[in-house]
Amino acid sequence: MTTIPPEQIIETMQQHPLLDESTEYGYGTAGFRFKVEHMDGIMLRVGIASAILQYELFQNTKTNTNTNQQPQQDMGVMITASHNDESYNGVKLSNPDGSMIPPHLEETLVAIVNQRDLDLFQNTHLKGFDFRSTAKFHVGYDTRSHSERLTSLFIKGAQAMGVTVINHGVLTTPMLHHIVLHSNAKAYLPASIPPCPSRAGYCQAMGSAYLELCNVVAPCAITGDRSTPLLVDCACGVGYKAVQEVLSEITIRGNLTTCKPFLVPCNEPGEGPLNTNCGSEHVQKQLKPPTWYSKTGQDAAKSYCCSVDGDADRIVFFAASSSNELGSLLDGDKIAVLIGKFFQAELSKAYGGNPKLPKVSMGVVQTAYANGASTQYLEKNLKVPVVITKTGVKHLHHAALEFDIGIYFEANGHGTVVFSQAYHEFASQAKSICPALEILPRLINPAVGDAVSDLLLVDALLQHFEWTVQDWATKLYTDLPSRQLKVQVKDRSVVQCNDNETKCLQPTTLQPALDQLMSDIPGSRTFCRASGTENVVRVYAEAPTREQADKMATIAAGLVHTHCGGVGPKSAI
Ligand code: G16
Repeated sequence: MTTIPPEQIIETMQQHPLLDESTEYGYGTAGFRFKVEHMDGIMLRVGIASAILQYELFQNTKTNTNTNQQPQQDMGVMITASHNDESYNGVKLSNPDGSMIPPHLEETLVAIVNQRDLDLFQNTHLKGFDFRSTAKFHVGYDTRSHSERLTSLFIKGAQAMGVTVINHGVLTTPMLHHIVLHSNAKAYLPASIPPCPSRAGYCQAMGSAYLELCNVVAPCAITGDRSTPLLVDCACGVGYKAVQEVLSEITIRGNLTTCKPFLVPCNEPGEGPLNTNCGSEHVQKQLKPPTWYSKTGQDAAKSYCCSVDGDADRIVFFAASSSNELGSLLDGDKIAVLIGKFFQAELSKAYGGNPKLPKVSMGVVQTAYANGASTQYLEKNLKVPVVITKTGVKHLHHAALEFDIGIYFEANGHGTVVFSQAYHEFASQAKSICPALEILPRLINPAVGDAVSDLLLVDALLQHFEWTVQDWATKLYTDLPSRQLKVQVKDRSVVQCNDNETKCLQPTTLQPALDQLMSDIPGSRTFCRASGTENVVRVYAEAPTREQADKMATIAAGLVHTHCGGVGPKSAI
């Protein structure tokens, strides 16, 4: 039941209109994400819609006997524009199991947010709406200057509809998804994972699982000073405090107070502009080390480094050869392969110790941005099946659920591992031979890509293999040189692609031109797609040499500019 009269809800909507009356605001790759001036009206409407979504989800799950669901389950909302700069904001919603909301809820949400006829809105959605729920909406937001205000607009809309909101304040996106998943633990978590639905619970869980994993696979990681600490570029966002808190958990729980910290969080909020010349998007797309706004006294050029993005759901690792050059980039593909290699070794140890253990499947999910060399290595060397989906973790996550161990990573460092119930049963039987198999689901955040969880996992695995970042870069496979560019166009919706985004279907003149370009450079690949988070068309090129990849990306971007209504001079791309 709405807690204020429907007419008053409509009045509030009129006070916060949608900025652009003619734009259809779409739920993009990861939620509504626009220049901040568009977000007030959207946020209030998302708050109002939250009650309707929870109700719709409940109606749908009531008939599904497999979900073992409670009468109603908590959901979540994160106010962030993640990797975008401070001029953007956005909102991503979380399912009760911590994953992204399914397409049918996206459609409901888009219809509600874009309903301009408020009389119709009142009659369709508010009159007679009776929402009585014990379920809650968990809310978190990032460090952008406008995020708190936008959060209060969400809360205003949600509370008017009778939704109970728990505001967790500033969080990383993965912490929010973890809290939602753990709030619905009975339905979605195995008994081996104790529920801890809070920020402190998340940090404790991460810290203790890291120590447990190191104890069994890499004791050297936690027994003394490390010669090379891990410098963490936190993009001047939420990741900074999260890394500090998890480090403090590890230090206290592991009795490491006398050791030099093995993690050095850098680039805290306020030291520099969010995601600008720093953070994972900058490092991965520009192929440049970040600006180190923090003065740590560490020599980044000689260090083992990583960069997370503005809401800490992605991470890439790197070695910086000098202050302006990237030595090696270890992106999401390299992370997926490292994790796959480790799982494979542990599985064969487990089956070696007990051949009667039940079989579990493992697969890796990537997108068209995955470096061709990584896909080839996974299929040919590790002999792991690879599935390619559309960009967007929501698509990868879904595909990964088909495996008992579903490893998914986008090249930009966004990814995680999901586990089936069969895996949890297998791991508990395999525990005496391979304790790591049972610990991993406590360190890995199965809800969503999580930079802090990935950071701890990668660190433990590198210590286990006794690899430096350079070893990791060279001992698996060598990346084919690639380059990504973005092109500003009048209307990015003119670009339509096939299912896995490897071919451009609209405008029809573009793909033949890209095909010609690829046939000119044997062993090359290029594609373009409209971004779902920025007003640009993205271009990817991969070729046998760095020079060819750079040249190809520039030519392909020029073709996009010509065929898709580019804005501004081509020379500015
Ligand atoms: C979001 C999505 C990612 C996607 C990225 C870029 O990341 O969660 O899956 O790769 O946007 O998407 P696009 O190429 O459509 O702009 P984040 O970290 O920004 O939320």
